[in-house]
Amino acid sequence: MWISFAGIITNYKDVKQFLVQKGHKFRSDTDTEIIAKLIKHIHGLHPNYSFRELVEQVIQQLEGAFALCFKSMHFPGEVVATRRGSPLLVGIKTKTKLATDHIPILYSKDSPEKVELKEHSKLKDHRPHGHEIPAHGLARSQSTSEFLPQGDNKEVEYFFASDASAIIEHTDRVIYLLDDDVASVEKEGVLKIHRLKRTLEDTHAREITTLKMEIQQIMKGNFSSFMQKEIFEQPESVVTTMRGRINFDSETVVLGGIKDYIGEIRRCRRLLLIACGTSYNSAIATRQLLEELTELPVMVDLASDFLDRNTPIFRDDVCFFISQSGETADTLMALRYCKQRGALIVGITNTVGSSICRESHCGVHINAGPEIGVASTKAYTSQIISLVMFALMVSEDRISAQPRRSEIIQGLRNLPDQIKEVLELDSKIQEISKKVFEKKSLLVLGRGYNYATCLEGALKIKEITYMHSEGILAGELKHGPLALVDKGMPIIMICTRDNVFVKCMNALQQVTAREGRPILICHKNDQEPQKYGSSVLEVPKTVDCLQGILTVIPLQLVSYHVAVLKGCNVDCPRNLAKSVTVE
Ligand code: G6Q
Repeated sequence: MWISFAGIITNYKDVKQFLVQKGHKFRSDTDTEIIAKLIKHIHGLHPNYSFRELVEQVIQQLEGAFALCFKSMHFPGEVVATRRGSPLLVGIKTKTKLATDHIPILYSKDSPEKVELKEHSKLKDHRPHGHEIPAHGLARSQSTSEFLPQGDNKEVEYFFASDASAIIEHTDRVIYLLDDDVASVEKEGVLKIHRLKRTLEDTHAREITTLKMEIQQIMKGNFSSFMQKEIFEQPESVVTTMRGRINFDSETVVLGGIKDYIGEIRRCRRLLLIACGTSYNSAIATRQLLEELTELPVMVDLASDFLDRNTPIFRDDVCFFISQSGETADTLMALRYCKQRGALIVGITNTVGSSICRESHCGVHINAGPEIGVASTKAYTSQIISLVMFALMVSEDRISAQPRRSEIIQGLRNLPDQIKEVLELDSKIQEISKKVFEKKSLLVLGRGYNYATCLEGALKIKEITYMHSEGILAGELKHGPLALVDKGMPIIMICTRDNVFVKCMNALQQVTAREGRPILICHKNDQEPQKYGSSVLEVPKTVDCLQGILTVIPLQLVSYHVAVLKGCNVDCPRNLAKSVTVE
């Protein structure tokens, strides 16, 4: 048995206990092994079951979030794949055109019920007797043969993956599977998709989607890692985020995915921005502007904490769920929680067809292109731009907001060139990184719009360099963190000319008075803060609400260079995954 497994099985101990009682021996303590042993056990009890039926039996016993792909020597030439809570797609490659752009769902005539594994229970025979009945009463032969390629060459290859970037070099045609879909490829090369139970919300077919991704988007090219490539892609990725949405001459912004909901959004009680990790930091980065331009109360929450609190949600709330992958379990659960309570759900994602995308009422695709490095970089800057565009769109009808809107739109226009300028600091940042890479800790200080940069910079540093790092609001210094400051403590401080500049200078002086010699990120040619820095990284000036995009890039580069100097795996940091599909 060959199993490819992503996710977590939460009841694996119970299943294991049951299987041990049945005489199965285990070589590991992993949840993956119980899946292999469980299918073996059911096959022993019911040798006449088809491969797909065996998998259907297995998943009824499993709890948790998973994407699974099975192959077996007992069923040569067959593959069965299924998902629940973790993403899974099927890529289809044929020499000739397919005769259809969708594949109908097949249901078992008798819906098998879930069996609880109890101490002395025996897995019951839940084989769906009788034949499969496709939705909409399609005959079985109709539903399957239609899917084969047209013409004489019926050759077809299938690819199973959790992300489209893994298969784009082979094919651009994919089917996104939904929870509890069971996809099977049988001997004749025909793909079928089954579901155990028919529910009211079921759509009756899975669409074959053509990906818009280019192969070069997922190749490293001359870069040493995907993260480095993605940092350097930002002058282009921010342009793709804005393309077709901002008209810089007429100073108008249209987000096609939410334009029909703008009236409802303007009338709402409050905006809630809910996300995890970097995506949460993008909400912190834009909260102030959203409050200013929408004149609505804006709540920002970490998805896990939001769920822990059973937060009250009302029908006239508008809830934004920000997620690069669109599959983060906590964010998705928070989305479902708010949807159940009648709020309007807006998805901000980078992954077309993702669960958050599908389950939102409306949304914005950030169009940053595939992000492969676990550490999010270009998605962060594109998330900020997407939320800024949203604020601009909502405030279009406010005459008093026009000068502010205009300065922001022109700021966005200049951003790609300014990002290029910041990226030119790369070799200087590499030198600075050599001075800090052996230290134990690195504090990142700032306030106002740059506070999100501190959080995001510190997150990047800890996640890929394994060094302790903390983003600290400069206004909080004297409430505790100042005790950490001495001449040995490495500090990066962001001090740009905005409405909190004077307060930042004050914090800077408090740090230097305790012999701290921070690395400074400040505006080009701004002499005043520079005299207090051990080294200075000068960034171009932009509008306050966009400045965080230019100040975060040096920190992305610091984390990258420190990780390389420490010999860490930049793209795949230990203990972390790109899509966190478990709680
Ligand atoms: C940061 C990570 C991580 C990520 C969260 C949320 O570098 O990529 O913090 O942002 O795990 O992921 P999604 O944005 O995919 O929901």
